[in-house]
Amino acid sequence: MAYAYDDQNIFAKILRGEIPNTTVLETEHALAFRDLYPQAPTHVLVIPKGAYVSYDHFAAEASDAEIVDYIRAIGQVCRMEGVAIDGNEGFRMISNAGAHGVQEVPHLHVHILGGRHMGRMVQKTEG
Ligand code: DGP
Repeated sequence: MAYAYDDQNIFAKILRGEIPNTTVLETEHALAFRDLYPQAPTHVLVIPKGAYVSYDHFAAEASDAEIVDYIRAIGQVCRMEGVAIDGNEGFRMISNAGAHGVQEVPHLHVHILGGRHMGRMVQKTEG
């Protein structure tokens, strides 16, 4: 089954410049910006510029150039934000996908969270 991409999602609007954002890094194929509702001192979202819903969509259909650029952009953001583990305290990277992943915005993004201890990885919740 093909992946369906909704080009009216908030991050598509950010990429088109229709909604402002606080940019941390822009590369040929990626954009990193601060989460509007930060959950840690560092909370940056990194998205590919291409129309991909999720990590699995991106892995299946993105070009090698897009994948390399995106992964390296994520690493660069970690270094720029002072959370990379070459001398810093580290970070958590999360990418929610679909209903069970509780993805709110259907454009691939990773959350880079740091600046505090992040606690347990997954908490058991109802529903
Ligand atoms: P997720 O649940 O993984 O789809 O997270 C979506 C994130 O996007 C959430 O942490 C809040 C953030 N967010 C929602 N709307 C906006 C927006 O308009 N601008 C920015 N910068 N972040 C947003």
